[in-house]
Amino acid sequence: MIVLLLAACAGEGGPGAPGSAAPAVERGTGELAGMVHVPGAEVNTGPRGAIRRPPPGQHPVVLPSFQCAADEVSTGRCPGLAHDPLVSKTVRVSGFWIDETEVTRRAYGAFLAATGYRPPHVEEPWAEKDWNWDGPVPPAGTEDHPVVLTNWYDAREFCAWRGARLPTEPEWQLAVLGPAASETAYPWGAEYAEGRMNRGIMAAPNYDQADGWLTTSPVGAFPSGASRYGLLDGYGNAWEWVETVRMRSWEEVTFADASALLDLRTPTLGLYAGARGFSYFADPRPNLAMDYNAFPVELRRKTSGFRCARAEAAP
Ligand SMILES: [Ca+2]
Ligand SMILES: [Ca+2]
Repeated sequence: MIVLLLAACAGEGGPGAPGSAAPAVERGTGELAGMVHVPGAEVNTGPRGAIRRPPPGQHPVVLPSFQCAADEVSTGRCPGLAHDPLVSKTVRVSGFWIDETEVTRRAYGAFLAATGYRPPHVEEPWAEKDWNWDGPVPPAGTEDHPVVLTNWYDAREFCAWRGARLPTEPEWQLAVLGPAASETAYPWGAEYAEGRMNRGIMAAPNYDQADGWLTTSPVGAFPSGASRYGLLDGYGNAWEWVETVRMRSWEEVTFADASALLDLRTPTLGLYAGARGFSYFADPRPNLAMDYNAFPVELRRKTSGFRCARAEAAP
């Protein structure tokens, strides 16, 4: 069903050749160093593609529980992927600045060293090797990889320390996929192209090294996957928290296999925050609409990172 719906919407994939009308990337300096500028525009919100525009009378597509691998869990099970109401609307986003890359572990380590804030750590056996930090020091050799094992609150604390904030979901959508009038299916254009993102596969174990990276990759390792505004790894590598939250109830979740929900440690109603852009643990090709993801705000996942944003300076 999902494939058919995507095919029906294929004609809405966006403009023609990738980068054909891409603006020059505008990089910040001084306190905006490491950020790129995104001019204001109208932007789509809500689930994309087939999920956003189902045939009349059709129930929202229920997404598969592919994120529920046991070693993913730190505070709950089967995070996210419940559907939201099908609301498709266009909103006006003001111009803003946003990090060119996901926040690196090197940058997060500097934050930890300066503030004494809690290091990335989860009480899970899988995390003991290569994932949990030694105080403010990330696993050796991963300094340029995106910080993960950070929940929504951690991400907000880091951005605030930098004098920034998380991007709102419409801001993220604009920065990675472009304005409503010329929205692309992928950050680089209308068509999927191998080698432009660090992706995984949908079947267990979800990792895939065919793109060169089994788990996280150094930020910016896929320059050909840049968005029109210069954002790197907008799709792939780490999922990215956004500021926008959603209330969701597990009672709304209608997975075909309800047994996956029986040992939930998450309350029946919880606060979720948007997480966008897929990760090394997911693949956009089966269903682009799965980009519209969300996780419980408390959850520290080995696939969840973030980048920060700032409003334009007042004139
Ligand atoms: Ca990969
Ligand atoms: Ca990413």
